Amino acid sequence: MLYYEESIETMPREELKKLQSERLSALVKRVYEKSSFYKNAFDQANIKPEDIKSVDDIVKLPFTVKADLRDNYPFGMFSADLKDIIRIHASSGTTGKPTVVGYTKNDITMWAKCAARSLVCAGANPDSIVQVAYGYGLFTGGLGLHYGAEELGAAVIPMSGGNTSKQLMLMHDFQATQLACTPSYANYLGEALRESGADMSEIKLKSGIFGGEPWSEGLRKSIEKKLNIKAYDIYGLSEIMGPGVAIECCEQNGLHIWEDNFIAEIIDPDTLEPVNEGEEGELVITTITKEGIPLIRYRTRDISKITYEKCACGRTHARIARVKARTDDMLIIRGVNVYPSQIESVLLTIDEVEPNYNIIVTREGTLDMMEILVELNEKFDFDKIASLEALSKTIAAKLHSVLGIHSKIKLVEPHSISRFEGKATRVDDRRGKE
Ligand code: DLL
Repeated sequence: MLYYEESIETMPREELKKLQSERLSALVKRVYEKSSFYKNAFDQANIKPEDIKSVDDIVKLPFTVKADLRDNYPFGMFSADLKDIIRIHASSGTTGKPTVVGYTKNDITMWAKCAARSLVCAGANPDSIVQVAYGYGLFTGGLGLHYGAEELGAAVIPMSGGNTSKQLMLMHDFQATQLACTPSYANYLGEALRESGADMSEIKLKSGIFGGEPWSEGLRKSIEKKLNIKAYDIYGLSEIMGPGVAIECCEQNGLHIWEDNFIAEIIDPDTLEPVNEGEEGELVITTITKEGIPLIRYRTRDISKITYEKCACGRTHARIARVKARTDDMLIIRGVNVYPSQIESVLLTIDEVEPNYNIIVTREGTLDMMEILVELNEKFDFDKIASLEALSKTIAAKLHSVLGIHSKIKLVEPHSISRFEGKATRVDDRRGKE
């Protein structure tokens, strides 16, 4: 099975653009009538729904940000009547109230279809057995992939996150062919599987659908090796829908964003102007088919790039680059911008290093200090002090050449850094908290 909805996934771009234009102008009319938030926002920007005739007019529309959802907590941003909402998800930010998202029946169907398309991109088909180890609940990971797998006609194992030994038992006994979870949990499951001494010929996993957090090419390789699978990057966010907004295909060269439902733009986060195709910036998404809580020009805060070139897989939908970080996750250390995923990329070029690390940032006097705890694997002989020193120096030098700043490296023994069953938190920024 190559595609789930072939005619849509391979639609010529001119047709896709026409569809987007029709849907965008219908959406703008709908939200102007149904949402007092958007009516006010359009009035303030001096925009009338009739001004939006084509997708090219999108730049005239105001942006929506996460704070708008919080300020209108819980249901103030909904564009549908509550009686038509059949599901509510919420994402718990680090501070304040969660952002709440309501789905109508059509929204759930659209999401399930996008998730089914995404599963097919990642090698699944109606005969697949999909183990969903994303959390179920207000988080969209579990239910999103669950409905997608059912829509596809595959069999779902709704394991949710955690309970690692049972995950491995069912993966083996139920002959799961796909695993869906965060990349950090996939790596942990792979490690636990290897340590359990399982006979790998009895494990039927073929591919993984991993996302929900930034991850590097190095982590992909580590997971693929441990689980003996092909690992695919899936992107999504609860405000827009959940997992399945975009996914890699067999080419693994960018993530197809389902443009019949979403219009993607990349903007400069400072000037808010669109950047050129292929340039890095903040991903902005407009949902053109959602009913419950359609969002116009939503600033995701995720950093990516976009290409509209046709993909060798035959899909015509644009591809976004792997999201390397959120703008909010950027650390500024001694004036230099550092993304945790850059550190991960460097660490995982070193054979003795495992994808488990912690980044601790402190301030000594006026100087920012970054210490990185790096977990080594069994290949390393901890008894040799000289090799410890040499490895620390090598890592520090590699990081310096990429980041341009000095960091302190502390090498730690196998299994000494905590593992994650959902999204990993690897940064401990203690500045201003000490
Ligand atoms: O994490 C939805 C999801 C679940 C996506 C499972 C994929 C798989 P939120 O909890 O609202 O929703 O978090 C969304 O997570 O804005 C990104 O910063 C980050 N993120 C999600 N997928 C990726 C990815 C879900 N593949 C936020 N790569 C987003 C990098 C990702 N970051």
